[in-house]
Amino acid sequence: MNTNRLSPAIEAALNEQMTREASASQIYLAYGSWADANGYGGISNFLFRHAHEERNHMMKILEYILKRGGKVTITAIPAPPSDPTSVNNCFEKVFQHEVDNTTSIYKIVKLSHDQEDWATWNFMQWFVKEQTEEENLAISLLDKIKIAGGENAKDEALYSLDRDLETTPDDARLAQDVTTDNP
Ligand code: OFO
Repeated sequence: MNTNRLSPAIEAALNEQMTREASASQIYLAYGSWADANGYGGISNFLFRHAHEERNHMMKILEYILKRGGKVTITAIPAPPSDPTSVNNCFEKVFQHEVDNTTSIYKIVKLSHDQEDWATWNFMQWFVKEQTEEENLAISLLDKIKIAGGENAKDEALYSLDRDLETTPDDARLAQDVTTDNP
């Protein structure tokens, strides 16, 4: 009796996404190491914490595939791209990775919708929300570096940005959580 509740296409897409999340984790590890080696301990700490989150995303998908009776396929993780060239470039790269990951998540949402796999559609909504949060966080990083001077940011501005990021919360606030009492 076949107990796999995932179609072959959904199973393949979820396995691919699992590797993407692992790859995102490696990217954050690589950029965090770059930041630390360049003296930005706060930025590095922020990126390392994020690497951990991406690893958790990978585990969520792995667990979901197993719980639906599917087959988990662990593959090689692609090497991260080249190191950033500046803090500004680092945040731009982070934003682009998040947008790319969102695109990939939306594809699975669409596939599950097309196939009327409502369990997977429902599961993926957590990721849709998470990506909104992460894009939001990346946009706020870009805003901060822009105020600090972008590519021309001076050392003092980078110093305080670095210090701030050490304690920046990992979760961004979503528009859906805002009220007029608590804007
Ligand atoms: Fe997995 O959340 Fe970002 O990419």
